[in-house]
Amino acid sequence: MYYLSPKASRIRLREAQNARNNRAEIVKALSLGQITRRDLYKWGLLTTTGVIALKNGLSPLAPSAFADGGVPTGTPPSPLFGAQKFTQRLNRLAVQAPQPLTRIQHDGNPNNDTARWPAAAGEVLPVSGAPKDAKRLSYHDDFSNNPGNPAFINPVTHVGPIEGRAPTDPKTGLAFFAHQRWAEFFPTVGRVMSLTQAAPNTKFHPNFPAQDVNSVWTYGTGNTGQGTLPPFLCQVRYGEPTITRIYNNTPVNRANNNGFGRNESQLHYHNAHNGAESDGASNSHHFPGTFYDYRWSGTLARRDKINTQATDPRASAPTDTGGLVNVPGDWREIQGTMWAHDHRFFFTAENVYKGNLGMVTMYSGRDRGNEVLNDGINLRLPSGSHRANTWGNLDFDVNLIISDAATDPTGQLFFDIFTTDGFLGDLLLVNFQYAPFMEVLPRKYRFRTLSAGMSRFIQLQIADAAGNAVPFLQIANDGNFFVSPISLTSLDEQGTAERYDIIVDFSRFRVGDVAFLVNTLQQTDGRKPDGQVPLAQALAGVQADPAVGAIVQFRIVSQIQSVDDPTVTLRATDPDPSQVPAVLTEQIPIVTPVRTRVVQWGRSGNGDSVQPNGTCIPDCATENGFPWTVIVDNGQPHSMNANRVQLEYQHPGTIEHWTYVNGGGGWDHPIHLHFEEGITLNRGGDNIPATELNVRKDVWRLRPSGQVTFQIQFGEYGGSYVNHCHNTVHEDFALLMRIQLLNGFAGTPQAIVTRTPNPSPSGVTYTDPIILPEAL
Ligand SMILES: [Cu+2]
Repeated sequence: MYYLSPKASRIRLREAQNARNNRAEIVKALSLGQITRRDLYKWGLLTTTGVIALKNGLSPLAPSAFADGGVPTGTPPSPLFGAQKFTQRLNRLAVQAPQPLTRIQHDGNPNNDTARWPAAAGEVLPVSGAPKDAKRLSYHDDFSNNPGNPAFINPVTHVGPIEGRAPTDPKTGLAFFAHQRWAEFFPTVGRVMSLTQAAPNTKFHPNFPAQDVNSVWTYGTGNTGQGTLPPFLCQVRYGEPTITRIYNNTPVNRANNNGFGRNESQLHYHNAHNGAESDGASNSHHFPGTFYDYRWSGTLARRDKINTQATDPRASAPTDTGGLVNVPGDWREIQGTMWAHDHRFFFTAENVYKGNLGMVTMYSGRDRGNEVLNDGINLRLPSGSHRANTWGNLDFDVNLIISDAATDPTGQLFFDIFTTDGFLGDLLLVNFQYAPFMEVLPRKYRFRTLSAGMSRFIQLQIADAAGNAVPFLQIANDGNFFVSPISLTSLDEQGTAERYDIIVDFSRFRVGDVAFLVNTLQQTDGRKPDGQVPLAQALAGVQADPAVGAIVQFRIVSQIQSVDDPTVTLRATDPDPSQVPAVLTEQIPIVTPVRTRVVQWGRSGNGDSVQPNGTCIPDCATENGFPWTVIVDNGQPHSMNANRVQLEYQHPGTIEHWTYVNGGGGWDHPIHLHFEEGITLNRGGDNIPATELNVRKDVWRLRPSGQVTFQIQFGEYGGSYVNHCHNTVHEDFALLMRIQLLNGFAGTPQAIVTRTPNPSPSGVTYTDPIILPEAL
């Protein structure tokens, strides 16, 4: 590396800032509709790979910006406003308490039963004031069936329906977006949240300026709540179907977005076992002024196939009084650490970056969030025991959302909408805070880490004050238990959406000591990480990448206040009753597959998301330059089109083996399969770490020029899902395909291929999907 003189350095930073200012003008003109990306191509300002050409100081990737001062964003470094690391306390996620729902019968047909909110929730229809119950069919049906009835018209825009969930398809008469198996998984609790502008004074650090209300769009509680950080945490359990009612309260004018983000959203509950209508990735985004009822079913996988009579207490859910209720399904498939995030096709990176995400913890009899209760089923993992309802303790069970951000010179969140390789921030945030500290007791803790950036991979280690690596146990990958805990001093690389659960035993420390959570993976390019740097070097800082280094400081203290019961003081002298059993689950057998498939992720041409008529499905605001493509088996390369089925799974319960292949060596891609986890079998001829071998996962890093094979089956629900790269910038430039899962229940809408919903502010219409030959 060479160093510039101070004067040259100043000039280069000024160039980079000028480039950003110019691009900001373009972004503004784009969002106001004054120009299109097609114009940019015509003027020679945008290349086919989406990179703004080096012209008039426009390039976001001007080499000067990278070479000087360590700026992986391609722009001047995000200012710190004098903020020192470890000067603010780590915020725990904002727990959203469930509200009880009352089952209302109407005509004796349980499919028509509705779920009523408590009066205090204020869930009533506009104008009529009638209860706005959750129900099987969408309120869009009421809108369609009662034209002009103001109770069913968007109360904000006065255009279109109140609910974004699609109506019954008029052509086939099929309700593709009715909640599947409604009466069987009738919701008993619910949560209401609003996606909306940030509350005033939203900051990543007390020294930083407050974010503009349109820089951050995130969730608030209730139908009028303001968007707040840290993000939400929903604590859900098996056997307890839940309604998550999301209001879109973002600005009606889509240009009011501070340069990035789309005011349309579908909330994907990442890999939960739900019908496509509630997966949040079925081309069913909704608009300002509307709500969407997601039913998070709490279904344990394989309930129609294994343990159907619910006789195995290992397949169970906690009751509020310390007991268990058995549920049908395969106990080896219980999930734990999950998250939920926006999935608006073509705008996911911008929207998630803006704050459209939260975490969800799935509780079971085995993984109960109670470290004391001893019934032979409960694993008693570190969590706590002071919560009155016996499950879901959080004192020693900590969610850590790790994401990167970049800000402009005024401290406002900044996003480069032009790069297609990937976008990197130079601030690594934890629960949306810059370098927080956390007070811990000298005992065992569970950390649920989530890599939630756009294009950044991370790699975490724990260091003591002397810089030595502290060993820990990894117990789960993507929410799925390992058969046995694995002792490590460094986690593997962690691509976007990967969740690693670790147990750190701070009893090796004394009160007064400190330790650090450290990111040791350097990345200066959105395509892939550069590599891990030695822990000592990471702690000292790396010039090329300010996101390398300590990101949380743990302070070992003698007492803390309980978060589960704030009247309780927890002390270092308290015993630690938590356990980390040597066996956490059992291996699911690998069998001869009924079918194998190969999916190649790469760059074959310019993609074909844009249809001959010049539009995308859905609306993509980009008329050219989709560099990414997916090839299924021996088919043609395609980029995302929500109306095109590229893979169809026809026989629920049949076991297949799929191989994902990385089409290039200059890239890594964390590929996410919706709805089911696969058991990772091999990486071709490459070595496979113990943290992946035979482990259930829902995101696989392909590795440059790599491949990975896994065993997969689908069941219980069906509909239109997706499979995609979770580098959300790659995803938004169409490295995504629609997959169609048939549910096998004759007579239901999901027995056939879903007609494609096409959402608009005035309602949802349907089109006939294209089914590619290789899909079948
Ligand atoms: Cu990718």
